[in-house]
Amino acid sequence: MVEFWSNLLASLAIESGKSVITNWMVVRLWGKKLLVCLKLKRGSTNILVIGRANTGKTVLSDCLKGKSQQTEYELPNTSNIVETEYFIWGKKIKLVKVIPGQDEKRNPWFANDIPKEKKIEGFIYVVDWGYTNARDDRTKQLWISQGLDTIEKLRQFHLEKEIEDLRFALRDIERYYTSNNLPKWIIIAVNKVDLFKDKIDDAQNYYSNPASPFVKEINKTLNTIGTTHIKYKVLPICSFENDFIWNNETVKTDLGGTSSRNQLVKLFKTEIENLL
Ligand SMILES: Nc1nc2c(ncn2[C@@H]2O[C@H](COP(=O)(O)OP(=O)(O)OP(=O)(O)O)[C@@H](O)[C@H]2O)c(=O)[nH]1
Ligand SMILES: [Mg+2]
Repeated sequence: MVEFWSNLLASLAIESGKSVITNWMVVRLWGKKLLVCLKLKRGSTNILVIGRANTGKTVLSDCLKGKSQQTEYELPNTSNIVETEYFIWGKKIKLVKVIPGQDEKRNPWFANDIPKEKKIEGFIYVVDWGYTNARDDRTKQLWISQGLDTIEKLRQFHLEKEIEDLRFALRDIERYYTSNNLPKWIIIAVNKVDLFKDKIDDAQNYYSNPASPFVKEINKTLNTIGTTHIKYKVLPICSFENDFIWNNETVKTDLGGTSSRNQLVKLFKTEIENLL
């Protein structure tokens, strides 16, 4: 039975961020060992985080490490390099790579580096239901001059771009599967839910309903690989609470407080742990 995300958000218990903090402490305890691993850059990638530029991949990765919840956290700029992190999921250590979203940075990695990777068990594809801002003023002005002068128009533009990007990503995943019999799972991380809490069921529908253009693309790949060979999940997440401002319009961040976000992060992490 489908669990509606609106019910999920409504039921998020008022609880402290204990689990996140606990996990962060564990990371610190393991810190030395991890640092050695990281310095040696040993090990194969286990999880790949991909998606369009500015959808929140780096912030999601920071959020899962408990960093973006810290008061002193500063939002990252456009990623220029592949970001590598070690994560502790339950009792397992996993090497996670976050691939920059811009084509000129993403494509060379997929062309040159992915053939060397033999152990990618999971892909996390990050989406944001069209709430993708421009990084710089020039791009902002360009898009507005091209007619994207309201948030709704901007969203429609990005939703179309998202499907184009998804097609490329899915072809990459299919190719990877053919060579490696992996990944075992794909997660669609629907990020920035703090911006559309009131329309959360519409967002869930867009990313889960078989009739939606997004899901049609996913289903093609799942059928090509074979639905018994690969697990697939669509999960809501908020990596960082932030207002969305575009051409004098503002969508206020509203998730109902820090504890709701921590609960959502905890659920997201549990879902991943269950896949590992
Ligand atoms: N409201 C809201 N904004 C978010 C959230 N996560 C990320 N953002 C916004 O999205 C912006 C981009 O996040 P990044 O993590 O840098 O994006 P990225 O996908 O790594 O982008 P590239 O490095 O260019 O590929 C941030 O600066 C935030 O303004 C979220 O959960 N909610
Ligand atoms: Mg980034």
